Amino acid sequence: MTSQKVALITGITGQDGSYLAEFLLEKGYIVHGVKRRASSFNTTRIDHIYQDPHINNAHFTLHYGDLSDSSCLTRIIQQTQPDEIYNLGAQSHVAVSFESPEYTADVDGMGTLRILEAIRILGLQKKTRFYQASTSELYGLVQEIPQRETTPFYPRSPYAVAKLYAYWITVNYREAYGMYACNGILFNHESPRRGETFVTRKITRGLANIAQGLEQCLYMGNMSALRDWGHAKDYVRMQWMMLQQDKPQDFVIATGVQYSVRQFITWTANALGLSIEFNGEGDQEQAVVTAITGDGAPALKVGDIIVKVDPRYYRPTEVETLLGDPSKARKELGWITEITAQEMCAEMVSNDLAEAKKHALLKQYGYSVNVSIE
Ligand code: NDP
Ligand code: GDR
Repeated sequence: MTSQKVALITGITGQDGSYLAEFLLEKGYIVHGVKRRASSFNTTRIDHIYQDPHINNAHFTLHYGDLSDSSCLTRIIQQTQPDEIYNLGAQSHVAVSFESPEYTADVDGMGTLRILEAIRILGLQKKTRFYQASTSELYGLVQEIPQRETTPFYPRSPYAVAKLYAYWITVNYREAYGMYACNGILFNHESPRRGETFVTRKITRGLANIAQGLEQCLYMGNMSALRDWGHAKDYVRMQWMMLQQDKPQDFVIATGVQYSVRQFITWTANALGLSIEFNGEGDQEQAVVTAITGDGAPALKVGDIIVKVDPRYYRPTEVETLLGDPSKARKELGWITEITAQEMCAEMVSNDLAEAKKHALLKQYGYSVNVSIE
């Protein structure tokens, strides 16, 4: 018999899933994760914590499954009998949700219901605590600044509408069946493990590649968008804290500070030793190099245009501004962020610059490198 707690994480191969798995393993949990079948390996973010299942006492196990498949979810939950389930799996890209709205609704909305139903049908509602990865995208067209737990929702994308269903079905199962189920309404959080097509990583990776001569120019959408960016490491700590309280509640998790996409581009350029200036307006806006210090950008010279706008990246309905009020989490849980947005940006640049240098070296010796961006 073991007294170790058991956690089940959906979305374990994603940014948050990988940090949360590390965090829970360090706390002594037995961690199970749901991963999707893919035609090539999709576990790069968790390979460093992989444990060979053939050794005794392996505390980290992966199961094939999908949020669109209730039979496999029920089987995995029955087999693992988790004390805590973290539902982080999702089609998480807002722009992609306009292109795959039905799939997004199924996985992000119905997927949440499938897990809650599995807990209920298996009679685990008194044992298993449930965390739902809710999102600041619920606020969409913001009705109040800053946004807090009581701010009305106004979702602006198929992704956000699917997450709205997931939010309310979580609340409903808490109220209807007395489940310990809660929503973390998390504002944007990033890291070196952020997916390459989200704006922060697209910028740090894209500009690092340009600085090393692997690409010419970064094409962006709405650079005026304002976001409240935190570090994923700080945010997964909070996901765990939310499941350790006496009673389940929903919390806003944010830093309380917002910046524009344009500001994030400037930080990235500065971290590479570049000064830049934005000129032009609307679709004609661009960023030009005005000075270079250090050796982080050997491929560039003053006057080079490194950022342009491509309206292809505009969204049919945009979320222009998000700013969270984390005071409830600070007061009731003692949660604080440890890493600022600018420090996080520097960490991401350093990581992507190291990758770009590796690729530049390979290219120099005649190997082909794939640095495609979206
Ligand atoms: P990622 O996109 O990095 O990870 C998403 C995870 O979900 C991946 O492991 C992915 O698997 C998995 N997944 C996708 N579709 C399915 C499916 N059909 N069945 C099972 N798993 C699936 O997201 P993040 O780690 O950044 O975010 C984690 C969660 O938090 C998501 O639900 C997201 O919507 C939410 N969220 C994120 C915020 C952020 O700023 N990061 C803010 C607020 C909420 P694969 O690796 O195979 O693609
Ligand atoms: P978001 O994150 O939509 O807030 O959703 P993303 O980084 O994709 O966009 C942030 C803002 O930047 C603007 N933007 C661009 N975005 C992308 N991806 N690519 C571009 O070229 C570009 N140019 C400008 C966007 O229009 C937007 O305003 C993220 C996801 O992690 C969700 O899963 C999560 O729920 C929310 O954060 C909180």
